[in-house]
Amino acid sequence: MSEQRLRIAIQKSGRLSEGSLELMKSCGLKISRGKDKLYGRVQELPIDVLLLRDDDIPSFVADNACDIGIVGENVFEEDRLNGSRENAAEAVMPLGFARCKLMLAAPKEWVFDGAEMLEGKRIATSYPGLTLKWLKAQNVCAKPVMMNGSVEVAPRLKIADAVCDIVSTGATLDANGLKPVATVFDSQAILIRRNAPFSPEKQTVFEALLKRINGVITSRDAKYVMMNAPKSAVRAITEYLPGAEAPTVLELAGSSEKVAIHAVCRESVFWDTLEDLKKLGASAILVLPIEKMMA
Ligand code: PRT
Ligand code: ZN
Repeated sequence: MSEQRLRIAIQKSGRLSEGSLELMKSCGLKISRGKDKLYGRVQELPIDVLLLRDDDIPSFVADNACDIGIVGENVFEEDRLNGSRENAAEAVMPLGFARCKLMLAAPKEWVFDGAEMLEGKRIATSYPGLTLKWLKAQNVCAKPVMMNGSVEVAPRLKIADAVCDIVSTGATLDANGLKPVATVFDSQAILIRRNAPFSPEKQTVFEALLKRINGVITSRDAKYVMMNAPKSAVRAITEYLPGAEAPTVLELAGSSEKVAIHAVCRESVFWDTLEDLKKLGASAILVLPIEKMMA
């Protein structure tokens, strides 16, 4: 691997892989993978890709084996709390996918009336650092029981009284007779970088990549909305449109009362939004996806 090329670590296979690859693709980067599938090379920019287990990503970035990485904020923060390399890597930006929560969950029969209930209890978790930090903030003394997987079975096996685990839909907790009782940490995929200056060549590539990522993220929910409306309704419609900047108002051929309104809406446009626009006098409403955006 060349010293001049920016090295990015992403998860090889798991819940972050698809989102990470999709983000790279949306940034116009195609990865050609090597035979061993652990290493990929981007053609369009001088970027090399390392495909790793998610748990290894923070240390690879901190230890200079990679320059940047995509990892769950939960894994990054846990590594920071446990690691000896404090602040060797830093979070750059949230990426808006792989959203989940680290939650305390207890057997369904518990009547949970506050964190004090956890005093002296054993809590099974893969995230002892984040769990202890939360317990401390609640002034509660409990004992994390470290488990690397299948945390949700611990109460049934009497290894622990409660659990602190990642929850997305809640189905796993439910299937194991547990219920979520408190949120310990809100997480999503984040971009991280080594907390030391890059070489000028790498810095240039990093900035170019950041610009593209920002463009992808801002255009993700954005829509281009077009409609016709009576001139008298332009103001009400403009004020209503979600997250729109000043819209373009155009003459309509052969009509002196109606105009066309075009706007970029930065927030989601739902069916309800269209129905409300109709009530305000809009007709022939079109909503188009936006592929790319750069300020
Ligand atoms: O092999 P490798 O070590 O790379 O992957 P991994 O198995 O350790 O991690 P992986 O791929 O499962 O998760 C990677 C990251 O995805 C996590 O660190 C989180 O940031 C994020 N993420 C998002 C999740 C979930 N959603 C999720 N639902 N991580 C784990 N889960 C698990 C959870 O542990 C539990 O077992 O899914 C189950 C709960 O799901 P629900 O939908 O039933 O609530
Ligand atoms: Zn892992």
